[in-house]
Amino acid sequence: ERKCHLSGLWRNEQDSLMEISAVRDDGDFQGKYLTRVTLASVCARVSPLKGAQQQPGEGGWPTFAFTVRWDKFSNATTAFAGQCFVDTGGKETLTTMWLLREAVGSLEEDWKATRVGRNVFTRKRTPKG
Ligand code: B9F
Repeated sequence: ERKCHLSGLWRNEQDSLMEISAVRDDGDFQGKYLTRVTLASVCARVSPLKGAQQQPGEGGWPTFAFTVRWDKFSNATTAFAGQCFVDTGGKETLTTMWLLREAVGSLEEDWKATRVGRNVFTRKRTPKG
């Protein structure tokens, strides 16, 4: 059973890209997120990502969570939570659920401020391999 390494370049089924830099000893990590899909009129730009991975212990694949601040779009934020899996062929898959929180102008609008969904990421191979 192989270990799961979060660092590197990943792509999801919506063609978004994320690059996670080295995961620290305590599980914290940072990276960049480039979304292909957006409801904004501005072109997609790189947004900062911050997260934490559970220490890989015995029995099962580690879970993790990270946030992406859409600071180039607005003050919306997405929180992702998921788990990393490696199949017998070595293929790595990150399954996640996300909550996208949009900033609304008043408490009365709070009911419509959150979207929910699922994203599955696989490792994007670089030309170098
Ligand atoms: O479209 C979002 C946005 C934030 C403020 C104006 C536009 C930013 C991109 C979100 C990308 C989501 C999907 N991409 C992906 O890879 S995050 C979850 C999905 N997974 C209008 C106001 C708030 C949202 C839309 Fe906006």
